[in-house]
Amino acid sequence: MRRKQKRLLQAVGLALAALVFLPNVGLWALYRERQPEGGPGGAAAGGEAQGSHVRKRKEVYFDDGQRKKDWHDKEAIRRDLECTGNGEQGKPYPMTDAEQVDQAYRENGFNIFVSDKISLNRSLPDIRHPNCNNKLYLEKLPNTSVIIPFHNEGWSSLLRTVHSILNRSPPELIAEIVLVDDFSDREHLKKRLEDYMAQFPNVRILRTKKREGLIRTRMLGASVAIGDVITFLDSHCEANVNWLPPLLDRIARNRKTIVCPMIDVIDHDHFGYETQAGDAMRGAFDWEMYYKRIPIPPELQKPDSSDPFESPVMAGGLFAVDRKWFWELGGYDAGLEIWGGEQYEISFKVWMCGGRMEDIPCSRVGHIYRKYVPYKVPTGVSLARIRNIGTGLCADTKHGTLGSPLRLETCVKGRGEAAWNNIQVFTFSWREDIRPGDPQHTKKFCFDAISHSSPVTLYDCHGMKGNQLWRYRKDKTLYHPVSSSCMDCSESDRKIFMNTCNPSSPTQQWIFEHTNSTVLEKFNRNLDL
Ligand code: UD2
Ligand code: MN
Repeated sequence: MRRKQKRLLQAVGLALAALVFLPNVGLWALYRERQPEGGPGGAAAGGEAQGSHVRKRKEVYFDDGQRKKDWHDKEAIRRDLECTGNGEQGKPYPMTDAEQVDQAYRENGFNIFVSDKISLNRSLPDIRHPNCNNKLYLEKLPNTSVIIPFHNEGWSSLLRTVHSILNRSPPELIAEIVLVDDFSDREHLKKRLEDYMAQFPNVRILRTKKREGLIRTRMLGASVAIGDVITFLDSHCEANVNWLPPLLDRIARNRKTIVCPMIDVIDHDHFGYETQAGDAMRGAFDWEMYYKRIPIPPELQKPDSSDPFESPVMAGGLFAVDRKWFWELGGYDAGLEIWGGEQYEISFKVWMCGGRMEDIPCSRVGHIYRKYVPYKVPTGVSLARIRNIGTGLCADTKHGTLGSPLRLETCVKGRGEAAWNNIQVFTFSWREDIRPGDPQHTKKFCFDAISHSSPVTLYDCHGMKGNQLWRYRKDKTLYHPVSSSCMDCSESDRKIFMNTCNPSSPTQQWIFEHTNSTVLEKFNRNLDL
């Protein structure tokens, strides 16, 4: 009896071993079936699977039983490849001299004449990592509301954003596109836009009742969104091949993940499409809270550089987030005005509240980086020219090198390209210093004086007040508290220097043009006059 039992047990054991280990019959075969080739930890590492070696099957099974598929729209990709014409394949548009005039840039800070010459459905080069072609994503993905805030956006740049989304996204993943108008006053953005968008049933237009700035405008869009996910884009973007599934896939796997596409550059002159310098980099910021991109340290680089990687802070404009998670995070701080800083708020919150943030190399979206800020910033930081009453000339930093005395030049008109090229536009920052350029692109050089008789020079901004702290007084003098002296100038050599204050001297009187009193009041909030 005992021996018989033993034999029986041996036989059962052998049969079980065969079932488990024999190729093509046993559990092992079943297991292999469910694993994309490359084995466990290979393709599945990082949560992404590669479809390249998957024995010619359209779908494979992920080890947790979820179905995946190839989301590429092969037909659309083939059609795009055949397109020829202005700007097609993301090629630079050959500009004529007449197309490079100031006027072309004034309204948008990029060349709208060129934009108007390029098809709204233009093709883009597929500059993704080659591995992206083989990636499979979950067959069941959440859908998304795409939210696009805009303030006085150009017609063709706005429409191309919408067309590129509709052309390059699986329709079932787009719950809606919500265009949120932040109190624009351009005619083409009113009835004409509504009539145009009426052809797309899932495009909605919302409008703010007063100028809110991009943060509250995005929040208005998010508050009406119906999609599972919300995807924010700027109003001058172009979505590239298969941009959406790689984003949604990461959120489907972990709803607390915020994902950002790689942001490519659409040139503000000729509209050529290319990667940013260095392509995949990490988001960061400097001591002045200016956004920076820095290389990914080697120890954090992924073996497959097309895999998602963690991002400390986002650039700001382009990202997707689970709708409910966005509100669980508290959305944005509704007190943020007009532009900037919101990317830090949302980035810090997601990391501190148990979520994560990733950049997704297989998702690429182009963005037009402006040459200068075209719109008015009604409150907050201010932009202005600084004109001297005595000489009628303006502070000008065109010829100013770091350390050399600041000079006066003939004032250029307006805040368009000419003023920009001469850098006669200055920002009065919350650090109470004065710096050339607009708040987004400021040169980070500040007005600096070392004594009551020294020249005023441009010096690296340190944000520590001291020699870079200025006050604008009611008598129109620019007072330098550290040296208890005032900014003065001479018409003969056009230099700007410090001098003993003499408020009745017209060369010590300065006018801030194109600014408003609220801003100066803020700038002077601690001033004891
Ligand atoms: C970057 C971001 C931008 C935003 C900004 C502030 C990218 C590519 N862009 O600057 O999305 O995060 O930093 O931190 O990451 N707009 C309004 N109302 C306004 C001003 C702007 O609705 O009062 C819209 C505008 O039409 C655009 C978006 O907000 O769609 C962003 O403005 P931008 O394009 O001037 O900012 P950008 O790209 O220089
Ligand atoms: Mn933008």
